[in-house]
Amino acid sequence: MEKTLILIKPNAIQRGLTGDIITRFERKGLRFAGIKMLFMDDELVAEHYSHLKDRPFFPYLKASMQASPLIACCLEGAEAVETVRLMVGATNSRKALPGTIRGDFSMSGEQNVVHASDSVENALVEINRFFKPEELFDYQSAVTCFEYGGEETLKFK
Ligand code: IDP
Ligand code: MG
Repeated sequence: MEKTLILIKPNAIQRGLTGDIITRFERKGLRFAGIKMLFMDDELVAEHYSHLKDRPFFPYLKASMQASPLIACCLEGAEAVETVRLMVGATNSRKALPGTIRGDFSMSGEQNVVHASDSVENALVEINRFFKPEELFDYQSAVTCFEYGGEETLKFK
């Protein structure tokens, strides 16, 4: 099944939202393939946000990602990249729909509580960026047959 990366950002850690965020993904039926706490050093921030390095807000973004350790999770499920982006909501939390994580937990365009990979291609790169192969776990969920239909189980194997 497809894998994606989420980061529970320092602002969510500071605000005590980790459990609520993790619960949302668990209740949805996404499986945790990996989870770890780490500090994003300068190199990791530069690499992860290279597409934003020339934007005026980059120094603020960098400081916000280094305000404390964060939690990286690799989530797995059918069409996990798109599903998780829908659950996370728009970048600017004030425009994110109620019911989404950013829409429910944040007022900010910068301090928007979570990162989520935006394409299958980027998810592969980002998972490699944050996890060593031995930190990811492949295991059977006992309830997969209740979470997915028969056709889906074959299609998204
Ligand atoms: P995404 O997180 O929804 O994928 P990106 O455009 O990849 O959005 O931006 C990465 C992060 O940079 C955002 O989550 C947010 O923290 C920050 N950011 C993006 N645009 C702005 C902005 O206009 N002002 C301040 N921070 C921004
Ligand atoms: Mg992005």
